[in-house]
Amino acid sequence: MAGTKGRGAVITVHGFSPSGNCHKVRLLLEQLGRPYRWVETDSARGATRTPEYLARNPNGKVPMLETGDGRVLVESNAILHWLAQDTPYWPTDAWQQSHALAWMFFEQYSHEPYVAVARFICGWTPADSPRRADLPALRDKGHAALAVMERHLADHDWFSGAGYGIADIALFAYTRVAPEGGIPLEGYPAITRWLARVEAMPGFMPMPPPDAEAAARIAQST
Ligand SMILES: N[C@@H](CCC(=O)N[C@@H](CS)C(=O)NCC(=O)O)C(=O)O
Repeated sequence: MAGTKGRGAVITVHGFSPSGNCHKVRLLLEQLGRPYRWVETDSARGATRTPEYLARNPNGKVPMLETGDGRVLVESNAILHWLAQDTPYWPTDAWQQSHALAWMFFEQYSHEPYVAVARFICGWTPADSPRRADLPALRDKGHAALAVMERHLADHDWFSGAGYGIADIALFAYTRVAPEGGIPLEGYPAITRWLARVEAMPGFMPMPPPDAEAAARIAQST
């Protein structure tokens, strides 16, 4: 739980701790020092598909944020955008904002569907899952996304404009754990340095490790 210098009502985050999409939200909240309540929601075991959950988020996914005044917000990067307003984690210049958004859309369309899904298949599906046949193609596409990031980081320190911000948080989450999906980071020196820069930021909180069952599956899959 974060410190106490928050703004407004205490918010609630419904999230699954090993999920990068959920960790993005927790990381920003920790870095903002904003109070929040975390409701652990095991999306890998159907907790987002109950009638009660679907009534609040018909898309049946975490993260989901409740503002504390009756409003609900979904989609990790939209949540980051809302939380980051009027903070140093969101640039003030419209051009820089648009570049940060470009990287956040890139994360959702060209990175997360491969890097995160490869990791999910390795850790959270049975060893005989037919989905494992998708792994080679997912890993190839994951490496293609990492190559785009590596090229950007050759002459930029951050993805959010002049400084660290929510585009970095969005891309950090699943890039950091890409090896758990069989996508090693050894060939990406600029990404490796950027990951270390993110981890050195004030208030940084690492993603909790997968539970023992998922960790054992990952060890057998990578
Ligand atoms: N685009 C969404 C993706 C969210 C997402 O895929 N959440 C997964 C966990 S990482 C989930 O809730 N899956 C459960 C399900 O689909 O039943 C976001 O960024 O928030």
